[in-house]
Amino acid sequence: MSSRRGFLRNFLAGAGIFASTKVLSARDMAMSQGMAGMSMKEKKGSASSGHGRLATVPVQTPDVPDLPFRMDGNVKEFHLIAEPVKQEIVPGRVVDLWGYNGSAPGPTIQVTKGDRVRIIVDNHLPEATSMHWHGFEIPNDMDGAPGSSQDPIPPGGRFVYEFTLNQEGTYFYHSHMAMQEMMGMIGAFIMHPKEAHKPAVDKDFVIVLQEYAILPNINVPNSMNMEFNWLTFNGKSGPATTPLIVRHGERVRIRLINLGMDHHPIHLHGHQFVVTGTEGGRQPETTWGPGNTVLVGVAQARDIEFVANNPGDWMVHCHLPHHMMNQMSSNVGPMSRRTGMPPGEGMEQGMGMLRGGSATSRENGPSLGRGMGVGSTAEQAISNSPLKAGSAAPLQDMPGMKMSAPQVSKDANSVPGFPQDAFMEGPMMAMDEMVDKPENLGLRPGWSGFMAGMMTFVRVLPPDKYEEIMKLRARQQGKKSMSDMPKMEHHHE
Ligand SMILES: [Cu+2]
Repeated sequence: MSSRRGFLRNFLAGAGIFASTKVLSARDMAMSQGMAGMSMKEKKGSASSGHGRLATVPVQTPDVPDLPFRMDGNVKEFHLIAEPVKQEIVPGRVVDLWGYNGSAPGPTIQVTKGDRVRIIVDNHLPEATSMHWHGFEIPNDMDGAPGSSQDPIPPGGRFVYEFTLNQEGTYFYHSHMAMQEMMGMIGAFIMHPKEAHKPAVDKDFVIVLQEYAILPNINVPNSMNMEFNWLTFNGKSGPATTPLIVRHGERVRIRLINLGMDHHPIHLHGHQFVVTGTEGGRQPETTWGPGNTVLVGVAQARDIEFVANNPGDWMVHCHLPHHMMNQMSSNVGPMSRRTGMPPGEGMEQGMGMLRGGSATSRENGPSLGRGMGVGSTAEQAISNSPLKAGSAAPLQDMPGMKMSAPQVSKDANSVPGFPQDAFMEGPMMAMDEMVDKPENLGLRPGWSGFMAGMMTFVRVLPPDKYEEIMKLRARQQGKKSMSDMPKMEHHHE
């Protein structure tokens, strides 16, 4: 994320006010306010076993940084920059999004109920933007509704928001320009209660759900599209998402936030959970009923909580089948289903490349599955003759990928409907090495071939494995901060 580093350097160098002031991260905040910091909590084991006044734990937003703040008197001052972002959503797939401070979704803001907050918003986009505080009970002129509560922030412009927050729960900020929302412009805004809700959680995670329509060979999302081929948790698609690491027996909260065109039924394996909060804050315990799938509608947030009492690597994912895939497009599927070029067609057509017009044009849109309505209407050659990948042609390993042949029965080609997943997921797609990181340590070899789209793990680990990953992660983060990462850049723990 060199752009974020670049931003931070400019930020530090350019903004004199920050040079001499200690910039606090949410973690520092937690420490300074006597909240349960990690080290304390680690020793204690489970915060939920405590009694009396309970401290809250800071949230972790895997793959997304926290936004630091500085204190100006009794005001917590944050600085958000709306800007274009280059983001690698899976290895090798760098896309042009719009976000905040080098990240899409933007960095997570954490405050405590009762805080006076100032947020300086600079617009480094090539067009006007607005900044809306979703669900905040604040004065109307701070609401960020473009054209009604304020003028849009022009390119190069700045708007300073200031308000006191008397709410608690999972909130978010986003551009109120609809197309900009579909470019990535949202971030989590967590309002902690002064005292932890009971039962208190040991781990508190945030996952922001987003979706993009980005055709092959294009890096810019089509914000007008109604169908999406890249589905992300915190700006990453599986297997690049970072698993949530918890210790066996801990109580866990996951805060899910959705801003896109689709609703996402998020499913957790191996556990039942209760929904303890919505975008309206904490829900009364009388509403809590067990489930394992929660529908997170557009513009909604859902907090789920469970005790991680079942050891193992458990998938957590959107259950819409098309949201468990990467790079979906109707020109990839047909390629794997054909023996060769259909007679009379050239290379380009056979590969589904564009020869004229845009991806959504009348000729191209339907055959690419990118029409505004019914999707693919053009005829496609579906072959029942021997398939390339099933034949003797050896698969070539790509760097970091261990590609092995898909498992296909001898009579596969005589079965109507074949192939479905044989060439979309599985051994052919395994890239464990390319997504190697401490949080993935010890996962079953080849796991990455089956992770795509809105998908990650909750890893419920025994103490020794948990500690090993924490140590590795601390070492890696130590290395990062020793190099050119400014201290103020606060990643999730
Ligand atoms: Cu979904």
